[in-house]
Amino acid sequence: MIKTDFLHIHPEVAEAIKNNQPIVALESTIISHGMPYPRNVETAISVEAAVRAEGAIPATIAIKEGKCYVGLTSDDLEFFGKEKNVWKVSIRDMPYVIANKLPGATTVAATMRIAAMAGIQIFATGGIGGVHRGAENTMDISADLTEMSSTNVAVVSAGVKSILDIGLTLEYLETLGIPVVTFGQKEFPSFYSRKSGFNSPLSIDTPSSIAEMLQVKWDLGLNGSVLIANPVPKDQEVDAETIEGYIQQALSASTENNIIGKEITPFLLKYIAEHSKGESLDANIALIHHNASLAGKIAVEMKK
Ligand code: PSU
Ligand code: MN
Repeated sequence: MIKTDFLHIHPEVAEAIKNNQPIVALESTIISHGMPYPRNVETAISVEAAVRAEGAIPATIAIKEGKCYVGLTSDDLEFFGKEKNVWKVSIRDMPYVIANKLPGATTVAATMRIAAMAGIQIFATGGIGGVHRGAENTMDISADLTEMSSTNVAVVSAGVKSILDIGLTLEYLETLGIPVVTFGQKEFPSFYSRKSGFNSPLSIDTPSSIAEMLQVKWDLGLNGSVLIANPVPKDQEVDAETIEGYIQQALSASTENNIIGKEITPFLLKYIAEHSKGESLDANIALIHHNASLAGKIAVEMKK
C-alpha cells in the first residue's frame, strides 16, 4: 500500500480529481535538464496554458522536500528551471531523493508513476527515453520503457528522438506489450521530423478513438501505457539530415567525454540545442505545446 503522505497534490488538482475532471500530467526533467533557462520556464508555463485551453487541468510533477508534488506553483516552475542542483529522477532515484529531501525533476518514468499514484491517466511530454544507439553493447535502455510496461498512464510524445535507435525502441515496445499509436498519419515520427523511416504499428485519426482504445486496454486488465506519437507540426519540422549531423557530433562528443548512465540523454540534448543555434529548441517547444493540446483533448474525451 502506498503511503499517501509522500504525495503533495496542488489544491486545484485535488479539486479536479475530486470532481472527476480531465487532468494532464507534465514532467519536469524537460524543464531542469532538457532546455536552457529562461525558455524552459516560459515553456513550462505556456504548456500548462495549452492544456487548459482544451478544458483540462495541468499537473506538472516534481519532487521536493521529501514529497512528490502533483501540480506546481509558478515559483516552483521558476525554481526547477533555474536551480543548478536539481536531480534528474527516474524510478531508481526516487527513494534516495525523497528520503534526503532533495529537489528532483522527474523523467517520463518517475512522472508516470507519480501521476498514477494521484489517479491521473494521461501525460504529455516532448520525447520519451528509449533504446540507445549501440545498446547491443551498452545495454542502455531507458527505464521509461519498463515503466510504460506496467503503469497505467498513456504518454503523448512526438515519437522518439533519433539520438535513440528508433527501430530497436519500437521492437522493445512490442516486447513489452506497449501499443504504439501515431496520431493522424501512418509513419512513426522522430521528434524533430514527421518521418522516421518506420511505419507506426497503429495509426488513429481522432482523440475520441484514442480515448476509447485506452479505456478498452485498461478495462481488459492490460496494465501499462500506450505510446501516442504526435508528429511535430509541418511548419516546425527540422530537416532530418541537419539533425542527424548534430546527433553524430553529439554522440562522438559523449564518447570522447566518457559520458555514461543517466548523464547521456541530458548531454546529447544540450549539445544539440547549443549547436543547432536555436532551430531545434524552437521545434522542441512547438511540439511540446502540440502534444499538451492533444493530451488535453484525449483527457477530455476520456471523461465523456
Ligand atoms: N528526450 C527528449 N527530451 C527530454 C528527455 C528525453 O527529447 O527531456 C528526458 C525525459 O525526461 C526522459 C528522460 O524521460 O530524458 C530519459 O532519460 P534516460 O534516457 O536517462 O532514461
Ligand atoms: Mn540510460
